[in-house]
Amino acid sequence: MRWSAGFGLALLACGGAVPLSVRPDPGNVIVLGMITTPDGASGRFQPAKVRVKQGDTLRFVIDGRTLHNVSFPPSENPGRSNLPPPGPYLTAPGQTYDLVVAMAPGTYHFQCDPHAPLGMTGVLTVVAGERGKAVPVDSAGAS
Ligand SMILES: [Cu+2]
Repeated sequence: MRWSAGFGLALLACGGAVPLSVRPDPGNVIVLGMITTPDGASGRFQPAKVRVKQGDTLRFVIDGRTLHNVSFPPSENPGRSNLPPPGPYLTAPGQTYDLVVAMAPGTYHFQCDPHAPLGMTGVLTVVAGERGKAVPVDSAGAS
């Protein structure tokens, strides 16, 4: 959490009377929309390119106009191990699926299985996390 890092620095700046303990970084939650195309035939991830650190959580949120899932197919991620299993199909508006990023640093390709041929794909870049310390993370287009 960026917030807690700033808070810790503020405490230090105020005299440091409060004992600071190093806790494992709980990680950021990065929200990705699963947005159905206007014709209902496909979808897209929004953002479709994300950069996270290990331990962060990807939170997929569906618009509920049709079903979507997220998977990291081995065929699209050659040489990668520890790929997460395919996520469940989400259907209801606002339904979410959380995925804690546990893969090694690198670039990964993900997709919605039924809509990948229609372009519902994304790219995830994982950087190493540092325990007990917040790491600046760019989530391209995540704002
Ligand atoms: Cu889909």
